[in-house]
Amino acid sequence: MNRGSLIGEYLIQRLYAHGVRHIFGIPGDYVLGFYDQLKSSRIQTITTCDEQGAGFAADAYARVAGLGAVCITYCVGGLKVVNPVAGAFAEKSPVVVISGAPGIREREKNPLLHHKVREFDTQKKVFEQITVASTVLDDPDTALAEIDRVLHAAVRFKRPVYIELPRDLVAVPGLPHHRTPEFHEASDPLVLNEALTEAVGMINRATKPVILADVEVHRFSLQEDVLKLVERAQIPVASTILGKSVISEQHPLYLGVYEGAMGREEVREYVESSDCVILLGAFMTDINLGIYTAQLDPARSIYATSEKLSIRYHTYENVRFKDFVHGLLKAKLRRRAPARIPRPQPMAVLSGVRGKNKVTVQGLFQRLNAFLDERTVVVADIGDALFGAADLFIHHRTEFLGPAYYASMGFAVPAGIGAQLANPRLRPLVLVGDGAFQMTGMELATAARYNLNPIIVVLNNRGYGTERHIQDGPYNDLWLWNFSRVPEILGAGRGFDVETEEQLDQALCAAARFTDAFCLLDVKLEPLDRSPALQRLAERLAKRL
Ligand SMILES: Cc1ncc(C[n+]2csc(CCOP(=O)(O)OP(=O)(O)O)c2C)c(N)n1
Ligand SMILES: [Mg+2]
Repeated sequence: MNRGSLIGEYLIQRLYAHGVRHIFGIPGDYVLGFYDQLKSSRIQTITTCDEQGAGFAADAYARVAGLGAVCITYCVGGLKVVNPVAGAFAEKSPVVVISGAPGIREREKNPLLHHKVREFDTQKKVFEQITVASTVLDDPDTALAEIDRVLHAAVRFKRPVYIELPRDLVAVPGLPHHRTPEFHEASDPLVLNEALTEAVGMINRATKPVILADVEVHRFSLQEDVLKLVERAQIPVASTILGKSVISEQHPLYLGVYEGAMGREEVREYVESSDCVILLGAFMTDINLGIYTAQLDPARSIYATSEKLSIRYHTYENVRFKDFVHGLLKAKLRRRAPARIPRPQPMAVLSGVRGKNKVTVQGLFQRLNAFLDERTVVVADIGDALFGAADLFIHHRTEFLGPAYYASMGFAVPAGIGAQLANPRLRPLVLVGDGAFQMTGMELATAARYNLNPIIVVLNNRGYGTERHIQDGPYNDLWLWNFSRVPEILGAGRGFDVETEEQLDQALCAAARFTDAFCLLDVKLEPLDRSPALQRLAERLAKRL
């Protein structure tokens, strides 16, 4: 007899087909059956210290590998991944949330089973708000098709999805002869054609077009195509902080990070004086736009994303983002004379300065800039770690990860774990504030357990520094940790105390040599010190007052 695949095994098989090799999470009795199926599969489970860490790791994994997954138990685990999954939703990262749940037979007569909050579907209702598709696999006849539908939505929309596995159905066969369907959604060819005609006309008439490439270029794997477009038409390109490094930052046509008044002045000037700004996969968020200091005129913009296409004030429906970018690439774009663009000046590199001077935020980033190589993935937490990192000069594309829109603290340490598992050739350089480290930094235990070797730089300014610049008070102070002694507790890794430039230099050199486990640099900064990016913003805003 031809038996259908077991529901849980089919899910594993489909995840594997989508490139998932690791699943992050913490088991519990409602999900143990599925963990057992995972144990005998080719997907490795990565047990984190806390579910929130699993969520951030899966988000980073998705950003690097194309799809990520967390697997947790009902409610006590599931509700802990709500925050990271919300971040993945907001920043378009396809994370599959797999939650164990009480069996269907156990649900009869609505008993008060452990972990239940209110109704059996309370957790699902919460996730409906922060996912693009959700399902409870409660019917063997539809379960396999439901898995296909929901995974397709994650990949199509680059956003999280939710799959709930009642524990008594995980090892039950689905429908026999089930075949994974091919999903094909094409643009409306007439609308696409008209949109391209308008866009190409506008680009060809423009005297100073510019491309602003953002995060969706990466999510939809269009980096190569955008690069070809840039080179073929000789149109300079800038990125945003959320999309930082979608284009190699060493490309001769690369302008730098555009972020309104927060970014570098030359980039702002170039983009805002353009008569045709081609926004590709851009998110018009406040941080991307330099807290609304950006001046982009819709009348001079082509704005294409997976959700929307508008050219000047015209909006086009049913045009897929990928098709539009490919269409531009095939179109007859006028090849221009090489544009004179303000090349990003790599920050002055601190070399040879090995004094007893105290490390400043600016000095730290200058030194880090010289430290990056093509194997580094920079993972920045929110706070000055992220603002300062905007000016780092990333060598290759997509080697910068940060929660630049949702801005949840606690992202970076677990995200470094997810990024390195997704691409073991990369060594994460994790930049994290002391406050954010106190939230999820102990996930370094997970890094130790799975033989990962991130370099963690704690920007230790003794408090919630970013907030001090907005409004200060005792609530911004922190209990001071001996961060450099975390390796002692974990029995792994190396810690360094850094106060002077000389110590910074020595610690970074030692970290580069020591690759067996993680390294943690506790970089002691003045509470009110801040990065040039934060300073620029403050100065420009001050002028407006
Ligand atoms: C989960 C979460 N809680 C609170 C905030 C609000 N918040 C934004 S920045 C910040 C301070 C961050 O402190 P730290 O990690 O030490 O970085 P610093 O600002 O000092 O560079 C806080 C509390 C947040 N963004 N995320
Ligand atoms: Mg701090």
